[in-house]
Amino acid sequence: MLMAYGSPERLADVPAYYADIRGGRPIPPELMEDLVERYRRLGIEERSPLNAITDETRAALERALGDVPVFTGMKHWTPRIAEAADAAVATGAEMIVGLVLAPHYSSMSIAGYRQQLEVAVGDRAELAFIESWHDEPGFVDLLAERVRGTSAHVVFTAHSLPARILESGDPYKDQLLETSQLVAERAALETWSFSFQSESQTGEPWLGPDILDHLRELYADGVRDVLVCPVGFVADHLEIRWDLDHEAAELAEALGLGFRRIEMPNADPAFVQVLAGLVRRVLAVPSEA
Ligand code: FEC
Repeated sequence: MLMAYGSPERLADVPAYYADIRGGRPIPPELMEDLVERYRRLGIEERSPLNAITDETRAALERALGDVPVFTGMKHWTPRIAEAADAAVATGAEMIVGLVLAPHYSSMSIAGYRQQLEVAVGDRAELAFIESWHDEPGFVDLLAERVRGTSAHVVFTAHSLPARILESGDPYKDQLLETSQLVAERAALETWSFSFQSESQTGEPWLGPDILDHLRELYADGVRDVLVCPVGFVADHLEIRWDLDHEAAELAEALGLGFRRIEMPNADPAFVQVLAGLVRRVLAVPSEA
C-alpha cells in the first residue's frame, strides 16, 4: 500500500478536499478562496499532476517488485486508503505492507496514515507498517547526488507542523535534521542550513524558522545563492510548485538572491529502487541485485 497525501483531481474538488484536511473544523472563506486560487494559478482545472505522479510511482514500484501488487491510497483524496485496502484484501492478500511517500515520522502526519490503514484492514490481513525511512542510505545518496558540487548555500526544507508536537517528544524535527546532516556529509557540503515551509494559518505557533524569514536572514548574512533541497517531500505538488517555486522564488528575486531547487524524486528509477528496497526488507524478499 503506497500512501500519499493526495491532491484534488479537479479545481471543483478543492472545497471538499480542504474540508477533509480540516477534519470538520470550519474553514474561513478567505482561506478557501486563497487555496482555490493557488490551484488555479498552477493550472489545475481538470487533472492533478500530483495524483498522476503518485500513480506513475505506484506502477514503477510494482514493476520493480516483480510479483507484488501495489495499490495507492490517499490520505485526503481518492482513491482513499480504505478503498485501496479493500482492493488489496479482495486480491486475497494475507499481508499488507504500508509505505508512506513521506520519509519522516510525526504523530501529526505518518500516524494518521497508519490509523486509516489499520482501521481499513482490520483483521482481514497482517499489516507491516514502515514508520519512517528518513535515514535510508539510498534516499540519502539520491539527495546527495542532487546537491553535490554546488557552490550555493543549501537550504534543506520540510513541511512545518504545530510547535506543540515537540512537547510530546515527537521525533519529526530530529529526523529532518538527521536527514539533512546525512545528505550534507555525503555531499561534502560546505555551507547548509534547515528551515520549515508551508505553515498553515491555524492560529497556533508552528515550527520555524519559516523559509521566507530564513531567506531574508541568509541574505542579511551575505549569502547570495541558494539551492533548496526539500528533504521532507518526494514529489512535485502544491507545496513545491507554489510555496517554493512561486512564493520563495519571488522573495529571493526581490532580495537579489540566486534561487534554485533540486528536481524532486517523483518516479525516478533510482528512487523507486529505494522504495522497493524498503518493501523487500519487510517481506524478506532477496534483492535482485
Ligand atoms: O499538491 C497537493 O495538492 C497537496 C500538497 C500537500 C502536501 C502536504 C503535505 C503535508 N502536510 C502536512 C501537514 C499539514 C497540516 C495542515 C496542512 C494543511 C494543508 C492544506 C493543503 C495542504 N496541506 Fe499539508 N500538504 C499538502 C497540502 N498540512 C492544501 C490546507 C491549506 C493550507 O493550509 O495551505 C493543517 C491542517 C489543519 O488546518 O488542521 C498539519 C505534512 C505534510 C508532509 C507529510 C505528508 O506528505 O503526509 C506534515 C504534499
